[in-house]
Amino acid sequence: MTHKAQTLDFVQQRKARHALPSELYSDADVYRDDLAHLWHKEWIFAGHSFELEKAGQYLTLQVGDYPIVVVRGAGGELRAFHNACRHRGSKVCHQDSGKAAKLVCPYHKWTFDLDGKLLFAGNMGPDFDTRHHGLLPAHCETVESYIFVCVAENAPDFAPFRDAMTPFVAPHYLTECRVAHESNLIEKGNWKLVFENNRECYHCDGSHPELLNSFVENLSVAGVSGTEDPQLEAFWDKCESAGLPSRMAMDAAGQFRMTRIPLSANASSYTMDGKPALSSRLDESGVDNIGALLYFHYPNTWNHFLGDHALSFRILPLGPQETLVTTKWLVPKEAQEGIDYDLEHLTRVWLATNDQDRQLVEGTQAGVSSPAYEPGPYSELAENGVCQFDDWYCETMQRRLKGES
Ligand code: 3BY
Ligand code: FES
Ligand code: FE
Repeated sequence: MTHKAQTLDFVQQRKARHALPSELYSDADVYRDDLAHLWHKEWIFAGHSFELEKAGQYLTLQVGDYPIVVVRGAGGELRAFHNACRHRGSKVCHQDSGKAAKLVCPYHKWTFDLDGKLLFAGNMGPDFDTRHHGLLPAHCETVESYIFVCVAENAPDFAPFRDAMTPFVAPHYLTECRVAHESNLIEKGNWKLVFENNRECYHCDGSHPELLNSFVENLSVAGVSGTEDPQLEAFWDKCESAGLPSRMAMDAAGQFRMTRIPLSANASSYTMDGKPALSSRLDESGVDNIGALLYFHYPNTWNHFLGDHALSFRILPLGPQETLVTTKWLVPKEAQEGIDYDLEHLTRVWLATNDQDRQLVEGTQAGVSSPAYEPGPYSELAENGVCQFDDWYCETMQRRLKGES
């Protein structure tokens, strides 16, 4: 059996409303197929446009097999390139982020303009044509400060996501933010375990004392069952009449979802005391407690937008059992640390929560890798989100492995 046929077999072995078969979390060939059919095909969240404010500012990331650089051009455009020199392939930009007038390959100093054009290559002789050796472009789209890249030859249509996401996020003025803090965690677990863990709060009670100061599990988070919760309806009505779209919007294919949730009584931010970490506001709704707007986009980002700050999360697979989780705390540009906010107050809850989630993911990886593991059933009440993620993964993989789309 080819590994493609084998992966398809594992996907088809999945029992409805059960965790995935072991191989889908552990196997190296399945990981290759995840890269080939998802990570190398989908739009992947890279970073925020405000991190690349000036011409020449760049950030790099690894999308499966592809090193990518996103750079702000001289005319202000954001572009993504394959971060591989057209000479002998060296990575051109080695840092996670930086600023450069030109992109110079460190190996033999081939020099590329910010639009990817090869400007200079020493000792290549009179017949060498620089025009054929520019950096190769990758697809790049930006919506409400979120830069997405796609390494596929033909990228999926970005418009449906852009259209659905914009009205939810625009009122939070993310474009006026900056990164107050960034954390990078390497979790020894398959990327699907990382996302599954994010899609439920069944585990929160025992694991997240800090988060539970403000977060209450809400079934609308799952984005599966329709809710008839009058309190939630009232909260949505209040926010929507103040100009903040809030009712859950779920992509027909299940790849992305937006919804606003109330936080627990007396809490309006993810802090130890539940109080805002900043006195300024991102939104202009005038509603004093807008809870948290949540949005995810599979396979690699989930996000929380609060009244006073916002959090973005990006995951990138590093191997079959290893995932990089990058978290950014976003605050208004003009907010100054030590004056407008205390960094500890701002970051404590999610630094703790991320580390707790890392332990849960790593523990799960160890268990699902055991020959004795058998996929267990999902809770009808508390794990619809996880199930929704698995459904999206299995349906998408099944289609692609069968060559249907
Ligand atoms: O990000 C979410 O969707 C939330 C936060 C904690 C657990 N999860 C359901
Ligand atoms: Fe980049 Fe030689 S590999 S200049
Ligand atoms: Fe968690």
